[in-house]
Amino acid sequence: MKIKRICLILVSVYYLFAFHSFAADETHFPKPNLQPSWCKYAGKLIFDNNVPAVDDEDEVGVFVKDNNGNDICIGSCVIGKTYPGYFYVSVYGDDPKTTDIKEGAYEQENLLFKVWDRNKCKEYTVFNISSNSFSGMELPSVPPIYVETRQFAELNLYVSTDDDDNILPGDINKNCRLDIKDIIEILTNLSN
Ligand SMILES: [Ca+2]
Ligand SMILES: [Ca+2]
Repeated sequence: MKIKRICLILVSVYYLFAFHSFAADETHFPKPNLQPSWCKYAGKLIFDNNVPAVDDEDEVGVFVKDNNGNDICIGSCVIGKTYPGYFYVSVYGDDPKTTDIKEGAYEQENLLFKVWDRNKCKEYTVFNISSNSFSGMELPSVPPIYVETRQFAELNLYVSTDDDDNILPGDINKNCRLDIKDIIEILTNLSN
């Protein structure tokens, strides 16, 4: 009986935490700062030749180098948030008014696409890209570039996750962290 009571309390705590994480809308890639100019890319993300990315889990991030040579995230999205089975990402351009700061991509600059595989808790840089025409949108060039106000599709991203099975031991709820939710999940399973 004591274990059941403890589990009930822990489950309540779990829901509090779950609520908070939803409220924070946690994603792997940072949300970029909005800039006056943008372009948009849409396409599919495929793992290991034929495994489609998972909606509401896997992510796409778009990067360029800032003036110090560091990668800056200028676009990010979760797969399936706009169209099921597709990523749809707004990519931001540099603000020309701030000449000393590079906030986004320059016109025609190459864009670096990275992906987050939630299943393996791992980030991959995408080197294998293809394009495919998509009704009403512009066919992207490969490698993809920034062109202000254009809407590009399909840009299809292919990622090989290699044999590295990067599953975190004890991460029962697969949120890529060891946390109180894992302990609660173990206890809940034990009490069932
Ligand atoms: Ca600027
Ligand atoms: Ca966890």
